[in-house]
Amino acid sequence: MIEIVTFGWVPSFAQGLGRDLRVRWALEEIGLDYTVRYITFPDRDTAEYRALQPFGQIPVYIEDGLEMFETGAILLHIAEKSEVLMPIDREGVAQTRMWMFAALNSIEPAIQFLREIEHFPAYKNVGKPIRKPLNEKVELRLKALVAALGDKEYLCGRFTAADILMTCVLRILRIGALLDPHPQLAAYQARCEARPAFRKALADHMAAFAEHA
Ligand SMILES: N[C@@H](CCC(=O)N[C@@H](CS)C(=O)NCC(=O)O)C(=O)O
Repeated sequence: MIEIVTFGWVPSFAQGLGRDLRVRWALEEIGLDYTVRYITFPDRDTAEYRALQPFGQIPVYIEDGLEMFETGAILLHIAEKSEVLMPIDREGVAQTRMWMFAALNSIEPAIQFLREIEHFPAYKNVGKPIRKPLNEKVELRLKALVAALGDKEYLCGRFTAADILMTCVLRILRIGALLDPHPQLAAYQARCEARPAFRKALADHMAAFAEHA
């Protein structure tokens, strides 16, 4: 049995972006059932939760006694279960892993920081001066991503777990118009988000907030 642990409620700016969505999507793609345990913000500071997630973040993934945190590691673990998420040939495995790490290491950090500047009061004063260079950095990365994607439908040619991570990272850009100059990326994101597994995962992710509001 698989269980995801995540927040039952988050502020509206974070709804639709929580990292449990990546895990839900991957499980939906391969048709694996799961349950969800919802926690509150104070719960994340309990010793019990820190034992599961040392940084007090979500999500946590539990499968038959195996407890995991970090969505990259969780997605790799799930991807290894099915060719739907990762080809089995050596080249396909390497390509999928590379693009999963690229989404998380080369694209997400700058985008995530932009989002934090936008929404987190702690950055209110420092945010403004660094917004421009940070925007430029994101733009450089997006241009490179466009070039690498070329005319492929998906990062590795066919859909893989890397597309789940990359799409979820690009979703964070809804805070601005940074995707606007890149119709190829917007089309890529739309293509991935049109998948029934994504729609089901997003609907379930959002339904929780209404229940726990
Ligand atoms: N690198 C972690 C990041 C997890 C993360 O940032 N989770 C957010 C929600 S999407 C969170 O728990 N934020 C609250 C916090 O950082 O205290 C992963 O990919 O699992």
